[in-house]
Amino acid sequence: MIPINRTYAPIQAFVDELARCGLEHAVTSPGSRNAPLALTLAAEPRIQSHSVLDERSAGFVALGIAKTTGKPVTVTCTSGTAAANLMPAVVEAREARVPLVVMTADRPPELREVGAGQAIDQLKLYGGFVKWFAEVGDHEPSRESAIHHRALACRAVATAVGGRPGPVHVNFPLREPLAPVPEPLDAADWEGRPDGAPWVSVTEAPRDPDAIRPRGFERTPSLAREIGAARRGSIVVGANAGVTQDAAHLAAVLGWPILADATSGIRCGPLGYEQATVISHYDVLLRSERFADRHQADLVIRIGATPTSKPLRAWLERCRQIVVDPHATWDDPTRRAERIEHCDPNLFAGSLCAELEENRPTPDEHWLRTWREADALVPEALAATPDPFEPKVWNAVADAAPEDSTLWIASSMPIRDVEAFLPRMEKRLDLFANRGANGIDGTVSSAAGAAVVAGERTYLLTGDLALLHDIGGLITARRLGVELTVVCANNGGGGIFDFLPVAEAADAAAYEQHIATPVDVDLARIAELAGLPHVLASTPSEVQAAVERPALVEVRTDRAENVRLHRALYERVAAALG
Ligand SMILES: Cc1ncc(C[n+]2csc(CCOP(=O)(O)OP(=O)(O)O)c2C)c(N)n1
Ligand SMILES: [Mg+2]
Repeated sequence: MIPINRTYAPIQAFVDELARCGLEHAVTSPGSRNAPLALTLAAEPRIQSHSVLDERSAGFVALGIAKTTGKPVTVTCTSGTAAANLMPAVVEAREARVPLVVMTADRPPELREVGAGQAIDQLKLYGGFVKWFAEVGDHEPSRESAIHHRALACRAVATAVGGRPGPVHVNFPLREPLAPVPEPLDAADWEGRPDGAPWVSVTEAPRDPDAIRPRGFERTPSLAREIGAARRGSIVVGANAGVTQDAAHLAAVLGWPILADATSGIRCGPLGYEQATVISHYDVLLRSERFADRHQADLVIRIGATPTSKPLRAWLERCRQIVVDPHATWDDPTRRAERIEHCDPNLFAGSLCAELEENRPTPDEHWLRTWREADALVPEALAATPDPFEPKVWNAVADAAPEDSTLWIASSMPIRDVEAFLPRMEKRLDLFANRGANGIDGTVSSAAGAAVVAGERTYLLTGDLALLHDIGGLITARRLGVELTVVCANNGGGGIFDFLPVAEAADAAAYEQHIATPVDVDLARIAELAGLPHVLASTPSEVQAAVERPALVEVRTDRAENVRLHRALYERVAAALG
């Protein structure tokens, strides 16, 4: 490392450690105070730096990269409101357990609270949403300063990725020289450990369900007996579960259905166990009270975040639940969990399988068959629904997307429709959504972040308001030069609200103006802004043809008709269920 000057050298040491800790992506935003941070990141060959003008967008780009890679990403910005603009992404990162290292530039102590320009109180700016806040300090250039910055970087990364992953905030008070003007400094003072090792290597042992008990007192055998005794059970898998095929193996051994959220990683891709049954359309099935009553489970093993579906949540409230969570969190909105197992879900499934294989439970064939038969009714009902129908639009994109594509799904109806209607498929697709805090903000930017790393084509499935909310994200995507295909169901406002009692109860004009909030913008002009061709589509085959190349594909739908079509479909399925 060749230290540039007294401002840059500590940051060079910090960034060198980020790279040594395996951090691969940084997102920068412009400014003078943070030039040392942005320029040092940009100069680091082991880190890919992506420049984003708007900090709110930058935060979500970083989030999108970190979510898709599962690795920590750093995002840096200048002082003042710039730093405040990272808040929504920090909140989503905290709720969705995404490792982010936020590096903000700040004024040095003598320029705080004295009316200096662009100076706000940045200490603990993100409050309880970050796992750790560090005020870096202002040190004289020395070996001690180098060691401090190196250790700090290691701690920032380890804290972001360790335990329950999440964001950390490192605040850098920076003085002149803010420009990279060379000063004579002793290079030996600034070196890291030999052979590129991090200053501090941090390891975390996998959370083994039996590791905390002494030999002979393992917990798995008794748990296996209890689970094996429940013949009408089910495994519910949500986002953040990190489950692999082990969950499918467990389901196959138990003869239980897996109710798999679209973002669980189990809906799209090979399962490895043919006998495993994945139920995709639980949201539609459990809307039938009769079906829900008759299909009450004796026991549910719930892995990862609770899926969005309201009927599923209502059904879960009546079930005995064992929650398996790898990140030692308390994910139990139903407050009905009997046990929370803080362990690796794959080790959990693996050790249960090993135990159960010796004493295989006899599955209740009827239980599994009725779930499977019911699940098969939904695609039929969907196909029989006239176009344009929003769930058919999203399924058409998934059908058209080549293997290993990435689909980013906006909050509001798109994620609900995908959860309810996307069928289980062998094709491997990566599905992501910002469901930590369920915001409609930052959607385009998050997808742009995903597109930075996906390599393959990335598709954004969005409503009109989520698209317009993050219109700056289209500029971000354009500047990043990513291949993004945006598919927008333009139903003239927040279609989700038409499903809710407020649509009927509120004054019609006030409802339109203040709740549904239609925005009269021609999406063809938005496409032009984004540098994308604008294509109108209506049927699934038109959508499939339209998404063959990057474009803004608009499907015009009607909010009231959308509600009618959904309800008619639910009734048809309920009638078919008997
Ligand atoms: C940042 C943020 N602001 C407001 C909301 C409340 N909200 C939830 S859904 C929604 C409407 C979304 O409309 P659109 O993207 O067109 O999807 P649609 O409901 O039509 O499917 C709004 C405003 C939110 N979730 N996040
Ligand atoms: Mg809409």
